[in-house]
Amino acid sequence: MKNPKKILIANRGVIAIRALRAAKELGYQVASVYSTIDKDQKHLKLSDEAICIGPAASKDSYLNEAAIIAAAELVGADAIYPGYGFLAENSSFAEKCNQSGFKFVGPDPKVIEIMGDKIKAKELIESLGVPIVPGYTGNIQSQDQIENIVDEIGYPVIVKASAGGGGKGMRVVEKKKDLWDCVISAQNEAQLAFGNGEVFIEKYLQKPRHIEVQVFGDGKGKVVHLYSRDCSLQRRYQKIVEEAPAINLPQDKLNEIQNICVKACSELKYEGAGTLEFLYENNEFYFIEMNTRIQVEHTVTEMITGVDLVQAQLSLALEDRFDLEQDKLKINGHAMQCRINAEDPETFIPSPGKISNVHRPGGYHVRFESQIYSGYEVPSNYDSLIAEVIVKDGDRENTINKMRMALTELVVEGIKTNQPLHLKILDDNGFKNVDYYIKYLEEELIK
Ligand code: MV4
Repeated sequence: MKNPKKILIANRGVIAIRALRAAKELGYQVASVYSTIDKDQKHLKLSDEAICIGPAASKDSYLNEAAIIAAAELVGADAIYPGYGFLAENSSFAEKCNQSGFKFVGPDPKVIEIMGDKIKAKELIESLGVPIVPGYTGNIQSQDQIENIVDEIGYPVIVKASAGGGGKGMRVVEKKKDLWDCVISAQNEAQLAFGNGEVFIEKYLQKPRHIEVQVFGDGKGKVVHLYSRDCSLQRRYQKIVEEAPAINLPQDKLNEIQNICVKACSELKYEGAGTLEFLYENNEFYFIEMNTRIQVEHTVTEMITGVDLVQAQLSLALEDRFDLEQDKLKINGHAMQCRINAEDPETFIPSPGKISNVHRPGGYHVRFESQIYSGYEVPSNYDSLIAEVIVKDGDRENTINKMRMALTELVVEGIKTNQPLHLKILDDNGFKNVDYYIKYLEEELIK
């Protein structure tokens, strides 16, 4: 490339090295930003430039919008890559990037804003023909009014914060006598956490699976889906194991849902990578929310489709290139990802500190995404995700066996990781039989 374009990576850790590789493979220049405690991150050594944007605390560095925009100015970036977490779904930051002349790698800030409001997102997505969880997204006026509405929906219900995610401002309500208290306390909690006390109500699904559909759009109405993922194994709203495609489901229904997602996102003229999240129970899919970012689990979709989603994001954002065609996409095999967290496998207490030794797993269709190396120090300031072990094989059973081998090979010394938990999951019968649901890990496996 004669005039290589320059990307600023506004993130750290696993996604920063993932994005750095994708950008360099495409021939772009890469500038990275870092906090003082992250000065020895591996991706900084591989970047063309590295700019310190502040001290360890996220709010002073990776959430410091002015510092990131200033860094983009300093290096003359063409685009800003947000990754996941931090500012990835902050519509006003996305807008600031675009207005300062640095293309935000992601959808239109207006779409980010709508999807960040779960009520608006549900209403919009439903209007585009996607089935949603039955419930109530209207105004909450009085105890009587809400009790009457919920009598119609039927108990149990779940009260959710419109600005929420991750469980804050969420209440499961079993009985009428608890409803009003839960509504009020959810509103208060949401107001405190998000500065927005709006809540809505949904029928509470007792044992659903978490199934999601990956989409990718060109921003002009051309959209493809890249099939499904099953992310049911989670703990405290953090996914632990992810797979693609989702299996043991009615295939015709899943195909229909995928096509409906494409149609909806096409009407939105959705740009870039996105995910529609569904709960699946009793043969039905119910949309709950849409993520407007690349997700941690995008890797398993890459493994089964052969599409590098981060490269696709970058070449769309920087060169308006979109090569994906639905007819040419197909599923090859079954992929699985185990998230390796720096934490105690029993107590889940974070385990930061110096990694004295790393041995990375290898082999055919075995992938290890990580910034770690021998001597790397895991800081206590950020998310505990330090690595992803990703494997693919012909079918799910072989994939599980390959994953067991990969996890057996993986060595991380000096800190604790959840590697033993993963080995336990792989040997669990419920897991092997795809007989699980979103609270399976917490209720039945780790007790
Ligand atoms: C639900 C649900 C059941 N029914 N919605 C959790 C995080 C947020 N993204 C959505 N979540 C859920 N939404 C309906 N209609 C179950 C969850 C859920 C959950 C709820 C309570 C306690 C633990 C949970 C763990 C995973 C998902």
